[in-house]
Amino acid sequence: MSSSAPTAPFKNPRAVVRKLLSEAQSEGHGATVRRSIGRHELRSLDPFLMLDEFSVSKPAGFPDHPHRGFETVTYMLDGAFTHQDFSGRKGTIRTGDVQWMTAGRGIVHSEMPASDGVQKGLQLWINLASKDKMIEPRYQELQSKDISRAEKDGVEVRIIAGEAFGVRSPVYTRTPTLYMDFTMRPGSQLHQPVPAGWNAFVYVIEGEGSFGREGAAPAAAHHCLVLGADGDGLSVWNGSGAPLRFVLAAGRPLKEPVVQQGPFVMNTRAEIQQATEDYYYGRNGFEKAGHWSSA
Ligand code: FJE
Ligand code: FE
Repeated sequence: MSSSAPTAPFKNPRAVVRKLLSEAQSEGHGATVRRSIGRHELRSLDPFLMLDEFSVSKPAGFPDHPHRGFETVTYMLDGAFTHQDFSGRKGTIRTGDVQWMTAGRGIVHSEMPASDGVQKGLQLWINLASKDKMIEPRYQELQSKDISRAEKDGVEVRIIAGEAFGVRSPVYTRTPTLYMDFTMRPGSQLHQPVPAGWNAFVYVIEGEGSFGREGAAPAAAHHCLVLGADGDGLSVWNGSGAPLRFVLAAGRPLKEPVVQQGPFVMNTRAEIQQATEDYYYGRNGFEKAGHWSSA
């Protein structure tokens, strides 16, 4: 932060230890994503496996594909996406809505743009502990109007998971996780506690601000900032003349081996082999996979 930055009331804000610009790449079927967690330079940040900022127009999208062993959290920033799965479940999420999908032992689904123009959002992949990888799939869906919100001193927050400004999200996080969307007015500052021992990162959506300890360099849109372990939370100052919007995610690390093959994330190679076979033969949670394809 510059010398004119207000002094943080935290004795010890976490530092920014890495800063990455997420560049656009192709994924799915003709879709474009800016990947931050999960790219080569930042393989994972336990328990997080991937964060993609997606921008997709018809006919591109993410046609029928499986998942096992983790959760996907889709947060719409602008537009609408339709989700269909192999159990006949179908729904559309729109700007500000969240779909928190616990794939567990298996989901096969498609995720496609629901209207014309560019549909934008974030998809975060959260790993499940070994003991939870084969649980029954579960969805938690929140419409924009039902997302917990709070406001304080020029800072607005939408709380997808966890607690901010004394307000809690109703979402159950099987892997303990905090996930929130902050918008800060010019000149405002923020100090958000992050539990000790949890890994944490920020992804900037719009505007620019100073993150971390005093003297921190500003970060702008499409940058991912990894926070260091030491300290009691995230300090941010919006010294710019425009609003600053970013998400903060933090999670308790699982500290288990991660073996990933595309949409299957398990603990051992043998479990990946099992997942591949289960999907192929339609077993152990993939029973409905063989006879299903999205409309
Ligand atoms: C996937 C390639 C993929 N990021 N962001 C391989 F593209 C995907 C996948 C997604 C995805 C979906 C949405 Cl809605 C948003 C995404 C990757 O579906 F799962 C694998 N395995
Ligand atoms: Fe998916």
